[in-house]
Amino acid sequence: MSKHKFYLTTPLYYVNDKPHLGTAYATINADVLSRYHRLFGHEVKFLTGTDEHGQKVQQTAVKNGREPQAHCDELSLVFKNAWTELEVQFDIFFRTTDSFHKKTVQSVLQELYDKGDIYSDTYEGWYAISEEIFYTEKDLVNGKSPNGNDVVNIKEKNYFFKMSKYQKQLIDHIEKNPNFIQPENRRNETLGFLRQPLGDLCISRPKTRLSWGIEIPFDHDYVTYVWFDALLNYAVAVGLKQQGREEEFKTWWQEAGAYHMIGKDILITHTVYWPTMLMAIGVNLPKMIFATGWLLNKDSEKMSKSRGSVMDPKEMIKLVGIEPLRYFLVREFRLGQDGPASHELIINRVNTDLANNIGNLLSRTTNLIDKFFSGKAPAGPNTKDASITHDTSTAALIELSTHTPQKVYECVQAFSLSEAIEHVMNLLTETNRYLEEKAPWKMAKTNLPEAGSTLYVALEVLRISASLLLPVMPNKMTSLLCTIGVCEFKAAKTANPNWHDIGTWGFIKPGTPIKKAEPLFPRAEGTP
Ligand code: ME8
Repeated sequence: MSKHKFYLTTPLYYVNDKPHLGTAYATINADVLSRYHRLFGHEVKFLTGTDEHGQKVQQTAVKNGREPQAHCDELSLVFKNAWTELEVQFDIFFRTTDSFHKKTVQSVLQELYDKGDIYSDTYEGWYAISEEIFYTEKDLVNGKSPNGNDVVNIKEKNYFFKMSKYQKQLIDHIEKNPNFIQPENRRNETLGFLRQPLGDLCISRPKTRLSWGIEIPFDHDYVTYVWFDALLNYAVAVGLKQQGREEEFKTWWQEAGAYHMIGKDILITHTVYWPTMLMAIGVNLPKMIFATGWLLNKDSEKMSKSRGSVMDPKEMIKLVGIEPLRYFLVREFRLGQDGPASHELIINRVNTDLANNIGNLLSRTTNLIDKFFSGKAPAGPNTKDASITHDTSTAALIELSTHTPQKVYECVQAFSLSEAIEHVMNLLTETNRYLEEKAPWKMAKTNLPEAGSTLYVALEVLRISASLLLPVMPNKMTSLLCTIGVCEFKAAKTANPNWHDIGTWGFIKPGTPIKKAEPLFPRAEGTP
């Protein structure tokens, strides 16, 4: 049987600025989601990349005295390196200035023009450069865009995509597919937007005003609107309209279907522009568009360079390290909601969950095994062991441990990553409590097998928990697993243990060498 396929995308980031903690938040959450699917044994394609055309990027290049392409090459690499440093395991790093993308965008434009879905007309309206979005007079709020950004007046001939033609079909699709747009409030927001008559989409810019874009094949005086170009990347990346890639396109786009993780700021472009474009081309719509909330700065505003006060991921790495930062960004926030980030929150989270909870359990357990069992896993209870039915706290903990993988699986299916991790943390907290209650350090002096049995339970919990946290902290959890003798998957050069084995109680064989753990998560202190 072929493996289940999962195709996940992040937005393509504008190269007008380097990555900040907000874009790192979006990318790391998507990375963790895709790593969970790999852990489940699925075949994954994970795409991220850079959006390199448009006015915003052109202006930044001019301001820096650079040719746009040279500017894009440099910034795109900055993004790629930043994600690599943050252990983002992308399969595709997409750049909209790649020539195969430009060629495909042009062939889509030509096809829609030939079909009559693109026409020319005079455009008059207001343009917000920072958003690369057109607004009508009635959209403006106090002379600014609805998001509070500056707008400029524009009147010129342009090309339009007949988006209005697909309005009804789109509403039907959203109504028939409750999971198409998530979370629910974003689905309602889109349906609310679609209650008004949908206009057509201006998809060109005269070269006199903007030269940095993909030339329109049927009018060389124009380039394509940046969103038309950028949105297509998701399908172009897996073979849309490219000779020799038909099978790949069928497998990944038409059958598996894409999951787009985006920020709520780019909801309508993804839930209205993009699906209508796909309808016009005659291919399937994505499976799901999931809009995340924003990481807020200390003034409770969206963290974004244009608004000032962004946090730099590099500084945060200095403060707590790469994998604890990943942990914070996934654990601290509910994915669909906004939330504030600060040094204090990062330090507290890392100390409470990593140093005090998992770190503490690991060092206590391995130290005691070293001291009383010469560094070998003691024998422990198994699920069928009748005696454990008399020991309710052990039975309850085994039950909780073996059910946690399924809980994590269900949360990940719902994009509830923070809740998934919460289940693991809860298991670890319960186990630290269990050790307090059983006090194996005392018991070892009177009943060594009983103390061993307690420590074996802690070992198995550590194995299950570390396996379930691999997508968040791949290196630290791999080294934790090796410390407790679970190294086969690493030796076999696979990133993950077998999913089925994780929830199978009794995986660690008594006698397995257990190392005395080095502190995995030193306490974080102070400010950078
Ligand atoms: O919009 N909190 O690119 P962009 C959470 N190029 N997420 C944040 C964030 C924050 N404070 N700041 C940014 C564009 N993001 C287009 C997209 S897609 C074909 C084209 C994340 O560089 C969030 O996911 O402005 C948001 O949607 C994305 O960065 C926008 O990045």
